[in-house]
Amino acid sequence: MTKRALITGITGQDGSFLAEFLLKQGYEVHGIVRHVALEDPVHRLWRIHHILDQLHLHSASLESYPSLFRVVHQVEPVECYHLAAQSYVGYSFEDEFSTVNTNLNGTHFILSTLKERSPQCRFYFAATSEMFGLAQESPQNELTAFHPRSPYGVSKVAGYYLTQHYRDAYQIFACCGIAYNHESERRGFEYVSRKITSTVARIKLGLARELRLGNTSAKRDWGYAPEYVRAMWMMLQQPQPDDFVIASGETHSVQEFVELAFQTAGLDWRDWVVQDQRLFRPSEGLELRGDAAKAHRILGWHNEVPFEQLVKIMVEADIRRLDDAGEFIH
Ligand code: G4F
Repeated sequence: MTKRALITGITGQDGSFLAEFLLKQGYEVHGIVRHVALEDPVHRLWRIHHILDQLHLHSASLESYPSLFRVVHQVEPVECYHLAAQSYVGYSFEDEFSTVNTNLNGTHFILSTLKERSPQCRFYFAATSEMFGLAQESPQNELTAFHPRSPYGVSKVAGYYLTQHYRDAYQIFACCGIAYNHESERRGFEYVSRKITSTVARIKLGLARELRLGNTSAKRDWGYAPEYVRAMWMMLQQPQPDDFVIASGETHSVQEFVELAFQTAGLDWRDWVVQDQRLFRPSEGLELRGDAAKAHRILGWHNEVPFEQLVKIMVEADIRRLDDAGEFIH
């Protein structure tokens, strides 16, 4: 029988790669989208546009328990990947309340619905390195204490414990993937990686004059998103539910990302980068590096795209995109 998977956040970077991956594995893929997305497919469904005819999309909101209940009742998934969230850390300082409410309640609603309607369904929660925040040790692993430094991080710590609670109290097969930064040519433009590569491409093509950034000394552990969605699926294929750090194990500063991106485009970063104090966050973890030894050992998961290649993939894709759109100033 065809396996049915349900993805929240299917229109996002990870959701779109995961949907492609699951289709290739022979799953029937269902996704939850907001009603506004269905009304504006060109802008809101662009990441899944090429596979739309193979997907089953359901209109529901993370803020509405009845709407999630209805979808789970209709779909009866065997695997549920909960990726939807307000996941832009910078914005979580500006709107703490909606970030915490949506992220926490959305996770709670989905878990509760699964418990009521599909208790055999396996559940993946998108946890994050932001839960470590001001990390007490480096690299961080599944036993490292949490010290979140943003409302987003706080909301994810709560979701992590809720997920564990449903596993312990109700025997739901629920796993947390503690994923570090994972990027791609489908990343949203507000995240630093895509902001850098899209602006470098615009500068290269004569469409922008500067790249304005916040704290460029912050260090992150960056990987390639398609590899991270594979780890999500692997977790749900295990005999027992468990939590895993998913990371490259390498850390690089935003500055290194900048230099490499400009170099890929044949430009000197010094001519274009402006540091802007207004883009600094009130607080954050300045150096995050994950130890994915448990995922290597138990899941057999390894990342293969190194940092340098990731930056190159993204810069080249952004230049190609603008070129194809005919935005080149000749
Ligand atoms: O790209 P970022 O916004 O990602 P951040 O905050 O590390 O979070 C991302 O990864 C997490 C782990 O997977 C996810 F949980 C989360 O949802 C999100 O996907 O910022 C990266 C670093 C930060 O230190 C930030 O302060 O870049 C620094 N930065 C410097 N200038 C900037 C900028 N970040 C952004 N977005 N924009 C800037 O101009």
